[in-house]
Amino acid sequence: EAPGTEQELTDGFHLVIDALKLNGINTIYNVPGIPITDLGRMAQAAGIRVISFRHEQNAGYAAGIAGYLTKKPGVCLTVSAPGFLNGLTALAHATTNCYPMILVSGSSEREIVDLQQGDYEEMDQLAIAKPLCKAAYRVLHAQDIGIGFARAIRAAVSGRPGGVYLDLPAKLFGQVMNAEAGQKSLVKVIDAAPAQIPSPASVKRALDVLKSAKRPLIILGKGAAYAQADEEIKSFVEKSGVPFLPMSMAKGLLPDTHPQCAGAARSTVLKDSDVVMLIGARLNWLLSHGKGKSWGETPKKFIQVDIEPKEMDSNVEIVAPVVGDIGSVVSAFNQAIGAGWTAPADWTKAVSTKREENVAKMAPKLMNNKSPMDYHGALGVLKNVIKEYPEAILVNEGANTLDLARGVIDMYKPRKRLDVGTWGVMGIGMGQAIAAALETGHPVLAVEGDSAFGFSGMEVETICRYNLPICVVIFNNDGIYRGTDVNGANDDPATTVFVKGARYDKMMEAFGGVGVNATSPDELKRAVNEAMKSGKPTLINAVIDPAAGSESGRIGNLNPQSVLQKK
Ligand code: OXT
Ligand code: MG
Repeated sequence: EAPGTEQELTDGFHLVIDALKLNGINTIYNVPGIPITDLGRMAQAAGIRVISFRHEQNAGYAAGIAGYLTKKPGVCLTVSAPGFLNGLTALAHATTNCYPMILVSGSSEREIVDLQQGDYEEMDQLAIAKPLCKAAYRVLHAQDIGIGFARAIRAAVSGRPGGVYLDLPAKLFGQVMNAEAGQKSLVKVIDAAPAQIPSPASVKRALDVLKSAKRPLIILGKGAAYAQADEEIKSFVEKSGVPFLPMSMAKGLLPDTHPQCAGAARSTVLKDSDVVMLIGARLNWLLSHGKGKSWGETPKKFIQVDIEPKEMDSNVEIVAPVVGDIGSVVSAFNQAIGAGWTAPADWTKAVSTKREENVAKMAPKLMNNKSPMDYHGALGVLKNVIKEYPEAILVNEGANTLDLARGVIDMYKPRKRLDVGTWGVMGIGMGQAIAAALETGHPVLAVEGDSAFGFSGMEVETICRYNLPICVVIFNNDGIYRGTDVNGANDDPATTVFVKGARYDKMMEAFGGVGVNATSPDELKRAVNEAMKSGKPTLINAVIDPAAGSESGRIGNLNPQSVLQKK
C-alpha cells in the first residue's frame, strides 16, 4: 500500500472497551480464561478497573450489588460454558432482586455449537440465559457491539432493574473494522432509566386512602433504597407521621433509631394496621404474601408504589396502585399531601410503646459477656461498631447469624446493609463485600455464618490481593443452624455439622491478612475495632456456642415436616 493510504483499524476487543467507557462503566468483575483473557488485560490497560475473582459466582454477586449501590449496571465477565454457568446464578439473583447487572460472557463458535459438533466449551448460552434474566442478546458483528451494549444497559436499568445477558462469541473479538466507522457505531445511552411519572389520579387515590386510616403503616423495601430518593422519602415519612417498617435491606434508609421506626414492633404493626403503604416492597414470602396469621384480623387496605405495573394485585387486592419510579412518586406525594394531616396519635403512641418494650427486652441480652459467646453477646459488640462507624457497609448472611444481626444491629444510613435478598441465598458474602468496598470506598464489616462463609470463602485471597478494608466476622458455631446435631445411624458426622473448633482465621493469614480467634465479646470488640481502624483485610473467627442457634433461624416454620418421623 502507498504511504498514507493505510486505514486506521479497530477490533472487537477495543470496541467492547470503548462501549463500556463511553457509558461510564469503569469496573468489570471477572474470572479470566479463553476467550476473554485479553479483553480483561486490554480493559485494564485502558483504565477500566478489572477485578479478578476466584469463582464467577462471586464476581457475579459483586456485579449485582455494584448495580444496586450505583444504579449503573454492574458488569460481570465470564468465559464460555462452565464460567458462564457459574455466573448465571448471580444473574438470576440480580433479576430476582431487581439489581441492574450485565453478565457478559465469551462463547464458542456458533457454527459448531449449533451443529453440536463438540466445540471447546460448547453450549447454547443465549438460550440458557434467556429465562433467567430480563433480556438476552448476542452480538455477531463488530459493528453491532455499540448497539449490543446500549440495549443491554438500557434493559438492565430501565423500568424494574434486573439482569441482562450479553453473548460475545470468541470470533467477534478479533473482527476488524475501520476505526472511525467503529467509533461512530458506538452508542452513548441517553437517559437510560427515564423517570416514570405516576398519574395524578393514582397519587390522589393513594393519599385519600392513607388519610382515611386510623392505623397507617409504611413499609419500605429495598426498591425504595435503590431509588436514591432518600430526602424525598424522609420528608414524606416525617410529614405524614406514619410509622415505617423497613425490610431488611431498607434498614437505614431512615435510621433504625428514628422515632417513627417500627422495626422493633414488627408483629404489632403488621397485625394492627388498617392501611399499609408499600414503597418499593413486594408482598412476597418475606411479607407472608399480605395475608394469613401474621397480618392479624384487622381488615387491610393496601397502597402499593412500584415501578412495575404487574406487581399490583400479585398476592392480594391493591386498592391504590401507584405505578412510577419511587423518586417521582414520593415527590408527587410530598407536593399533594398538604399540611394538616398526620397519623393518629393514639396509634403512633401504641407503636412506639411496643417498640420501646421490645428494645428494652433485648438490651440486657446484648451485654452478656459469655464465653463461648452466644449470638446476642457477639452482636451487641457489632451493634456498637456500626454505631461508631455508620458509614461502614454491613454485609450479612447465615441463618441465625442473619436473622439476629438484622434485629440487633441498627443501621443509620441508606444502602449500608447488604444481605441475602429475596431468595435468602448463601454465598453473596465475599462478592458483595468486595464490590461494596470498591464502589463506595467505605470499610466493610461482613457478618457471616460459618456455613454461609463457606460458599464464597476462597475470595479472602481476592480481598488480600486488592488489599481491601474488609473485616469478616465468622460466627463459628460448628455448623448450619447449630453445631450439636448427631447422626444416630453410623459414624458419619450429622449432615448439618462441620469440623469442630475450626480456625477460619488461619485462612486469612495464609494470604497475608490479619486473622484473629475471638472467644469472648471483649476479644471480639478489640479485634473488630482494630480492623476498622487499620483498614487491613481481617478475618475474625468468633467462637459461638454450638447450641445457641435454632433451626433455620427465624424461618423454621418453612421446613416441611414428616408425619411419619413423629411417632
Ligand atoms: O415483633 P416481634 O415480636 O415479632 O419481634 C420481631 C421484631 O419486632 C423484633 N425486633 C427487635 N426487637 C428489639 N430490638 C430491635 N432493635 C428489634 N428489631 C426487630 O425482632 C423480631 C424479629 O424481627 P424481624 O427479623 O424483623 O422479623 P421476622 O419475623 O424474622 O421477619 C420475617 C422475615 C421473613 C421478613 C425475616 O425473618 C427475614 O427477612 N428472613 C430472611 C431469612 C432468610 O433469608 N434466611 C436465609 C436462608 S435460611 C436457609 O435457607 C439456609 N441455608 C440453605 C441454603 C441457602 N439459603 N442458600 C444456598 C445457596 N444453599 C443453601 C443454609 C445452608 S441458611 C444456611 C446456612 C446457615 O448456617 P450458618 O452457619 O451460615 O448460620 P447459623 O444459623 O448462624 O449457623
Ligand atoms: Mg453456623
